[in-house]
Amino acid sequence: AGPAHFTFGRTDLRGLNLSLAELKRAVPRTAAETLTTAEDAVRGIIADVQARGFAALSELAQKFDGVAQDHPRVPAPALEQALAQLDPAVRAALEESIRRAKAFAAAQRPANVDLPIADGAVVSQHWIPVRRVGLYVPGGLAAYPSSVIMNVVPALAAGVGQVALASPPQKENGGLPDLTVLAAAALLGIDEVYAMGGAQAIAAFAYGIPAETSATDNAGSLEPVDVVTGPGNIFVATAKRLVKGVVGIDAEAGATEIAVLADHTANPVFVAADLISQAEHDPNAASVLVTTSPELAAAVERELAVQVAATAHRERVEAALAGPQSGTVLVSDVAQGIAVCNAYAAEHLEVVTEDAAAVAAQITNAGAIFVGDYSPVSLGDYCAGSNHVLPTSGTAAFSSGLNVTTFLRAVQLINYDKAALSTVAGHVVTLSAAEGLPAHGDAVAIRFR
Ligand code: HSO
Ligand code: ZN
Repeated sequence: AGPAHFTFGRTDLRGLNLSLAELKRAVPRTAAETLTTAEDAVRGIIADVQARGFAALSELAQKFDGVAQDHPRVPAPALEQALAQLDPAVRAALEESIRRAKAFAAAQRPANVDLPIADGAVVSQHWIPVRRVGLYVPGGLAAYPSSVIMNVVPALAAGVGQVALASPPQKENGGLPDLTVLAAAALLGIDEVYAMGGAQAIAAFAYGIPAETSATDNAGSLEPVDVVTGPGNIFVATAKRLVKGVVGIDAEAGATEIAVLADHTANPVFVAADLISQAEHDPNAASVLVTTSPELAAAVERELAVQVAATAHRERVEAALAGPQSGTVLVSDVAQGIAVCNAYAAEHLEVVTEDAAAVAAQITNAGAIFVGDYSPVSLGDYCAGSNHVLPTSGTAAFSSGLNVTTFLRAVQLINYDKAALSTVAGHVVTLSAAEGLPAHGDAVAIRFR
């Protein structure tokens, strides 16, 4: 382990009075050409899966995962076996994570509304779960049993009837997904699991696949789902964006991002460790420090060099930290720091300043906000009770992290009796005439003729 070979970039916004649009351009971001390249590749994959079904999945499993596969469905005994072989300490940790996730998900269920709005008139809003969901659990550079929990627990809490799970096939594992992923699925009682990854898995869930496209007899179809959720790399995130509208999605949960809003009171050792923790996911991961203190920035940079030199996935981490998407942003004061963080809309934002809770209360755009020195992002990744499937690349400005309502729809019910209708009939007739749509008014008036 030699000295670190990377530069953590710096942007100095001190003394500048930038508009929101200017701030958005000033903060570090993934280069636009990276996103366009992914989109071209993903369009091709989705079209191929739609046209050729299981035959396309099989070819893509060979190409991307190096696995020969006739049909992606994981047989039931493989799930049971994975659970039976699960390391007891890992099982205990998964169980604690499940317990907290379940408690928080149960508390999130929104209440139905039944409002008697006038005599004989009730309007209601009832939350109804979607019928069937496809949950994505990434593989690739790491295995993500924790993402099984983050996807499955809110879906079950919402009351979804059919839960299907996909995770990439692994060469080392005879073409099955990671064994801990399978064990986590079994632990949660999920038995419909597919060994498929990347954009092709998202396409398979969105469009479904007819049985006859498989070379294997009677291996079964893959029924299309109503909602696709889960984190993934840039290809998975892009695929979700492209199938949105055919199915619902949670949010664009692509390459991970951490922003840390820190002042002079922050601990540079903790800050550096947290920036590295998320950089470990992906060379495209983003780690951004927003700080009022040039002294802290320098201390974090020194600490990054020390910790990166000793970290397991050093190459990946160095690539992520050195990329244009990562670096320090120097700000004049906490107020400007808040403006920068709101413009950036990070997937994860840590607030480590004086009065951290009060500062966090002024953050309007972030997937999840981690308050104070002892709520690191890693806690949220595994065991806080909160969800780690969160909006990335600025989409936190308009979308939410995975939660129970991701799997629910709010359906409104209208129930008026004759007398209740008669009291507003005149207004309906008036408005329908004003809009030049008199048949609407007639449909009410005819009931009283
Ligand atoms: N930080 C990732 C989730 C994760 N981390 C899973 C470790 N395992 C995206 O929020
Ligand atoms: Zn993580």
